[in-house]
Amino acid sequence: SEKLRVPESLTFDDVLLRPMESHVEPDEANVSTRVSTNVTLNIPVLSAAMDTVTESGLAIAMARNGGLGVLHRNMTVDEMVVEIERVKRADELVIRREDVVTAEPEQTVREVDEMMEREGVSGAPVVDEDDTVLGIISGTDIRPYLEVGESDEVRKAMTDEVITAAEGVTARDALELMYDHKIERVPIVDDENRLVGLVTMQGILQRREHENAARDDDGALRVGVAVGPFEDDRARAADEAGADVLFIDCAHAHNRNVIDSAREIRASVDADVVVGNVGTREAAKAVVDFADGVKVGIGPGSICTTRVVTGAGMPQITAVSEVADVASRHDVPVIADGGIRYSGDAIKAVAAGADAVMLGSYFAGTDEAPGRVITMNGKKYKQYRGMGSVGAMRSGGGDRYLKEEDDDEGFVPEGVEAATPYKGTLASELHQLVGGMKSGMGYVGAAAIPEFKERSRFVRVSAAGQTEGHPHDVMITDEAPNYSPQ
Ligand code: RVP
Repeated sequence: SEKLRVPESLTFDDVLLRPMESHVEPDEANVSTRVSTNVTLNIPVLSAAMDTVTESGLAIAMARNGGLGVLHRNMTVDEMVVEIERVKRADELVIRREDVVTAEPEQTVREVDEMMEREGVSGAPVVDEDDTVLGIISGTDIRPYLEVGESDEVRKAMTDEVITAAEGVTARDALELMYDHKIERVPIVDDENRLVGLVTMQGILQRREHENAARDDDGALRVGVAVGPFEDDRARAADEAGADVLFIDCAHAHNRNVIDSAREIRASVDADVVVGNVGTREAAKAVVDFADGVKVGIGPGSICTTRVVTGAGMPQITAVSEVADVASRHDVPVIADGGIRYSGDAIKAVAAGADAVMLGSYFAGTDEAPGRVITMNGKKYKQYRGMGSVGAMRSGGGDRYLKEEDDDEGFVPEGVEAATPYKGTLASELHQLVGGMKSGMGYVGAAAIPEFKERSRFVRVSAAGQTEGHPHDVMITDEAPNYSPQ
């Protein structure tokens, strides 16, 4: 019958990259990529919007390493705003007034010395009761007094010719001031010389450590936020709090109401709006005229039971390539979301047409992910659960998989609650993931992502070929940092 003339669909294990002539050393491959209209990342990696994966802790680490964390939405709008601010402030150049440790001119040198020790700072602006900057005091100013005049007033010991800068100073200008005047901190003042913040040499050097970081135009770390398809309030609040990308978070975005609402949200915010999830050419066509990015994945997730529970889904390589066919013609970036177990899967997703990949299970076991380490049978794990699992749906307004008629007991879950091996720091996981992806680009001879997407070709893998590809006929004796048997 017509019904049984069905098209083939493929996923990660069905394909391999065909090796090609190459002059690209893996460490030369440039993996920077665009994830949405206005956001380019230095690594093509996002962390999933799940309550066991991305809160501010992981989002900060993701952005510092060049990727993007997407905050989950199993929290109130107010909580979300706090989380966004945590990320945005994490690497701030200017320490805000309320966080600056200051001294008063009448305090004694001894008092200030103790205060600086307690607060862990090595210097402090000296201000009067109106917050006017009178001077600055540092360990070097204090030291001579500690012997002879420790009850002298700070006024006497401080440096009163203070080098200050105005709000909006750039890191480069601040650094130049510090070099020119051989100082370690510059108070930021308003036009009446009142203290509004502080820039420190230490802060600037810390930022330099993360030269690959994903930053907005003001130098703050980038952050993404999941927003329910009909959550206009959350979308606006996230936008106002400075989120860079909103991800319309829906298990099946190919739905007129979802798309209409996403379009309205898109029109009412400054942030980019990525729409998902979709998995077909038709769905892509329905969103590419307004979306800043499309996210692909119907059922590939490691904790996802959508395909078994509902009988619907699209194997991920086929899904990504269908969507990318349409999206690339409209210059809309594509994100492959879910099902990635190894770095090889990630770079296959890019070969299929994705500009970036989103992972959940890969990061859920890291130190920076929420939740604590649990030990079972002598091995360490962290909790990892689907946002469509009973536990996640119960503990949040997460309506991603919820139908209107569902009451508390009536959930039909599309995800499971699980544990994933504990993995250590996010930086080391990302190092393996991105390192493997770059090596894949080396085998194809492509020095950058756009070129790799063009040039790469797949071969089909049989079950025998699949077995051949994993370690076989040996007993693994030492764990590799980037491989564990499934
Ligand atoms: P994975 O990386 O394979 O663990 O997949 C993570 C993705 O799975 C998420 O980004 C999301 O799209 C999807 N997900 C999250 N919860 C569920 C579920 O409960 N079915 N699925």
